[in-house]
Formats: sequence, structure tokens, C-alpha cells
Amino acid sequence: MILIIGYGSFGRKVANYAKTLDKVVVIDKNPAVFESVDNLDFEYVVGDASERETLLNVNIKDADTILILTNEYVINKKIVELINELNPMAYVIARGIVKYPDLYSGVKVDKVIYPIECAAKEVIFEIEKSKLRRKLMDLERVVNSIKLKHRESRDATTLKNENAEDNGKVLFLIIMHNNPDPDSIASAMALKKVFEKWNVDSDIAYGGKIEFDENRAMVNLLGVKITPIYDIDITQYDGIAVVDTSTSKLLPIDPNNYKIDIIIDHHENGDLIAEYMDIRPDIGATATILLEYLIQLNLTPKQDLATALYYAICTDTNYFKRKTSKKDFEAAGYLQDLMDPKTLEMIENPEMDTESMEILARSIINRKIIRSSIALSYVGRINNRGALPKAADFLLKMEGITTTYVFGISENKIYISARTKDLRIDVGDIMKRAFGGGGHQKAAAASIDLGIFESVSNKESLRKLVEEAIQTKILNAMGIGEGEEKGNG
Ligand SMILES: [Mn+2]
Repeated sequence: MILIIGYGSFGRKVANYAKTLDKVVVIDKNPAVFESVDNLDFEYVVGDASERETLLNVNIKDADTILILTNEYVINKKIVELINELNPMAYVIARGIVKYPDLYSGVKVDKVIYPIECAAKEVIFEIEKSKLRRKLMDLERVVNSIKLKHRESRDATTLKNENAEDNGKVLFLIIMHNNPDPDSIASAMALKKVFEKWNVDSDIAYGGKIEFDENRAMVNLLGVKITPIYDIDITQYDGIAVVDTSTSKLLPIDPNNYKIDIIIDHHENGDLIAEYMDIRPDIGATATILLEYLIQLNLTPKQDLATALYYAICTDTNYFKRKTSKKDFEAAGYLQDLMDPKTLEMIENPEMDTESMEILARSIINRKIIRSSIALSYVGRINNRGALPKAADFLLKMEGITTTYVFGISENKIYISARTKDLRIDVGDIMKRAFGGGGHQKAAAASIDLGIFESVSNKESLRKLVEEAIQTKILNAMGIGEGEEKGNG
């Protein structure tokens, strides 16, 4: 049996739904509330539920669920006290008031509900939805105006030249920022899907390099088609969209030479402008914004896109440890059912190329341990600089080692990667003072010109010279003198 106390407008609604679930009994002290209802298909009692007699009259012991829905809060508490005594097993739902959060302290209530707040939240949710719908209408309008321009220019060409070839489709260029990260890659993939829905073709381009093994694995395993912007004739495109940046510094094209039509990003203080801009710094990843678009357009992301978007949110929020909004969590939750955990695992732990493996091996073999916790390691000539930070990370896993420096030569420079898990050591500061490099407390890097060492052709002599020069500078910056080190022997 469901017992409802209070038959106001809210109680009436609840009673209506509840009677499909179980037998319903309603109590209200005002007989008039029952008169206005035509066919009452539930039991009711006119009485004051804050009086023991009334509750006993309705066989309160039979009630599994009791709802106290009057808006007289003081009386509600009194009723709860009585119920706790007469039927302690019942599931008690009571109407609360936001102003008095402690209203039910000291009594047992299973659920306090705030009807007005629930309704208000639902309204806000609808407002958000309408805003998103509006945004997508704006985006589609921008795309349509480009379509129109495309058609006009095509008609003009056809008039002049009967043989002009054109499949009639509008072609967009989606540009990611330099050295694209998973968020920009996934966002570009998603925007391509949005364009497809509107019958627009698009290519994805990037500047710089795809730097990390993980990012390369993402592109390869998910079969993402992306092209270096230098291989592309930008003039053949009808429109340009930029994802995951709004800063000209990170863009591989000069915004003074090309008109950008669309920018979707989550970074603050960008200098780029476009006809359509959706920039939301409160969101942890651009992928979250684009997933909203997909859902709004009824486009359920397929497994590859879902995996990409999920990985993008994970990396941009550093696995939800950095700035993460409720929307990012919701997006990740939604994607979890759609993505492929096996592919994700392969992206997160990509196979290492032979050179990286060798550099790792050399960093272990060549390590010099100072003060039993600092490892310095020279790995010689390298092609893949990305292997240095990996080696520095890897050495940190050795027992007793808390700070690592791995350095090697690439072209005519010495590159150094530093890592520490010792909170008293700031490797960013050390790299800066020793070599003018940079980074933060836990991870840093630097590079210096090989200079006069360049003329040294003997491998072994070069090793000795570089090792000694780098070691001296690092130890000095750390405040560990050479002499002192020898003394400690
Ligand atoms: Mn991002």
C-alpha cells in the first residue's frame, strides 16, 4: 500500500501515477480537496496526519511507501516522527524546502524531494537544449551560405565553359592545430560526420608533426585520413573549419590569407575570428562539444569515432584529473558503451619502434648513478627525439631512482629530458638554469648547440666530452659540486 499525505496539486499528480503501481490511500485534513474530484479510484481519509489516531485509522502498518507531501513543513516533520514510531519499516519520502536543509534532521526519511527545484532544473535543461539547437541551426546556416556561394560560382563557370567538371558537392577543409593531439583529431573526425549529414565533403589537415607514438597509433588504428597541410591546395576548398584551437600561433595557415568560417574550441583568449564560433573554456575537451552536436543531430558515433572521442576526453582532462566539467563526465559515460576498449588499450600502449627500444636499452646500460638516487644517461646519436622523455620516464621506475636525466645528440644539438618524483627537486628550474630549457617541477627538457664538440669525430671522445659537460652543468644547477661528489666517492 502507498500512503500519500497531502492532496494538494502536487499530491494529486503523484496519486494519479501511484495508483497504477499499487493500492493508494490518501489523507488530507481538508474535505474540500476530495469534493472537486469526480471519480475517486482510491481510498481517502479526511483527517490530520499529525495525529496518531488518523494514522492508525488507515492501517499505517500496511504501508510500504509513505509520501508526506503537504507544504506545511513543521507539520511534515511531526508526521515523520509519528511514522518512524508506528511503521519504522516503511520507505518514507518527504517534501523538503531548500531554505531549511536540516528540516528532517534527527528523524528517518529515505528521500527528501524538492518539487519546485525539480521542475526548475528540468526547465533549465530544456533551455540548454534549445540553445544547442540554436547553435546547430547557426552552424547549418553558415554551411548553407557557403553551399549557395559554391553553386553560384559553379553556375557562372558552367556558363563560360560547358566542360567544367564539378561533382556539385561543397568541400570543406577541417584544420587541426600544429602537432595535433587526440582531442583535435577526434574533434575533426566528428565534425566531418556533421558535415556528411549536411551533404558536405571534407578533408582533415594538420600542421607540424604527429608527435607521439600514442597519437600515431590513434591515427593508424582508427584509420583516420589526415593530410599534412603543406601537401594541400587550400584554394580548392569552399570553406575552412578550425577545431581545438582559436589561436593563430597554433594554426598552420596564416589567418590573414584565408577566411575561417567555423571555429570550435575550448581554449581561452584566442585571437581568431570566424562567422561561426563555439568556444567554451569551461569544457575539458573539444570532443565533448562535438559529441553534443552529434547527439543533437541524432548521429550515434560508430565504434571508431566513439573510441577517438573517448580517448580525446581522457587525454585532455588527464583522465579526469584536470579541469573536467560535468558535461565531460557525461560524454565519457555515454561513449563508454560505444567505444572499443581493446583498441583504446592498443592506442594507450602503442608498440615501440626499434630505435626507441634501443635508446631505452642504452639509457639503462649507460646510466650513472649520483647520490644513489639521481640517474644520468647519455644515449648517443638519435633520430627519434620522442624516445628521450620515454627513457627518462622509464629510468624513474628503477628502484631507488627519484630523478633522471637522459640526453642524446640529434643533428647538431644535444637534447636533454629530465624527470623527478622527488618533490624537493624542481627539474623545470634546473633545466632552465643549466641550459635555458623549460618545463615544470616533475618533467622538463632542454637543448643546446653541440658547438665545438661538433668537430669531434671519435665516438668515444665525443661521449666523454658530452657526458662530462652535461653532468657538470646539471650537478651545478642542482647545487651538487663535483668536488663534493668525489669526496662522497
Ligand atoms: Mn583540446
